[in-house]
Amino acid sequence: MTKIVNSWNDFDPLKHVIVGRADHSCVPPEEPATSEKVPIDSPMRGMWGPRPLETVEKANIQLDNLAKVLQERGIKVDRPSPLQWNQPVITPDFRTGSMMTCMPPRDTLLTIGNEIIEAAMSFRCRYWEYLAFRPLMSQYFNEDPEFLWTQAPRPRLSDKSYKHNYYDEKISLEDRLVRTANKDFVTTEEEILFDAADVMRMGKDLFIQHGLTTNRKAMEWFKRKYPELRIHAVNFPGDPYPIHIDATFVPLRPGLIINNPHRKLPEAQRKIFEQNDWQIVDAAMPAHKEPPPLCYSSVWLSMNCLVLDHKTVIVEASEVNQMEQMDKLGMNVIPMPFRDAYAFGGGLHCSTADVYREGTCEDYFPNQTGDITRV
Ligand code: ABU
Repeated sequence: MTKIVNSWNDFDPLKHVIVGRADHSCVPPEEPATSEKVPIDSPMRGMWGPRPLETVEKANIQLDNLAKVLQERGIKVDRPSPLQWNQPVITPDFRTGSMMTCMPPRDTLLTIGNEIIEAAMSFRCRYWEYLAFRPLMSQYFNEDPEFLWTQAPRPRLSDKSYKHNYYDEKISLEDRLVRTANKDFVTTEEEILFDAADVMRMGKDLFIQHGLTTNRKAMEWFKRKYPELRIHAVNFPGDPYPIHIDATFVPLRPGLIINNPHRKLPEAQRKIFEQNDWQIVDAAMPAHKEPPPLCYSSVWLSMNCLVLDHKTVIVEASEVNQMEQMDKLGMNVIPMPFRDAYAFGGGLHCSTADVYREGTCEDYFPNQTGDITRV
């Protein structure tokens, strides 16, 4: 019997991982969910279609190199099967002009123990993205008798799933920050919606970011699905575009998290960490003032690292401040050139998805007294 799938957190020794691919990636057309994410002054506004081939090739060089370095360290690497993303998505409820990519498997696949869940994503352009991972899911299913292959309830993504006047170009950054601090997001509670990258896995506890891509109904789904786990809702005022927790709140090893200093976890939500002796440290400032061209993500991909074990982390090679901080925090840092891949869906954590990490379902937060984040 082969055990292939097992992962309970983002820091135990990594043994098997999926690394994304940039082939055929597109900039998707605007839609109710994505128009909110593309900043008003971004050159990506109003632009869509296949990404320039030379940028795809450069991204793939860095993705292939990441895969090679991981393999050289004895980590098994699998790769998805990209679709021809430049095709429309048409369902009974909506139509959109193209799909997007399979560069960031972290958004699509959520590994919890021996189970991988295909997420209920809110972007219409990402409706079929899980298909790129189906050959791998099928292989794991055939080879690992304990692997649980799950698809979260498929959202319909009809107009009822979005607030249609939410996006308004006249809204200032300050107003936008007030709105996200008040947990007012573009998605409604019509149906279960989540991106896997909004879920921070910590053994018996799942901390889920409430933001533009994940709603409260998803948290309720996780609570009912995993009665043996504890589900926590967290949010990070200060982020005008709160999408995915992994450039905001990043665990490095048991007891240590780096938190984006512009997106601090509110005081009341810190209690659960403090009373269980976790240290939350402000992450170092990014080395860059701007993300690369045609990139959806913020400069805070600086902290979107891939932890290989409790002492080893891969950090983007130009992020000198973040590397220095990791070193001071006692981590051995492996620098990895990766900025050419950023525009395709994120950093080193985004571009990977766990298949196997050593370790079991630990209780890192035995003291839950007075925790206000519990769903
Ligand atoms: N997928 C992580 C991106 C988060 C950010 O843009 O800061």
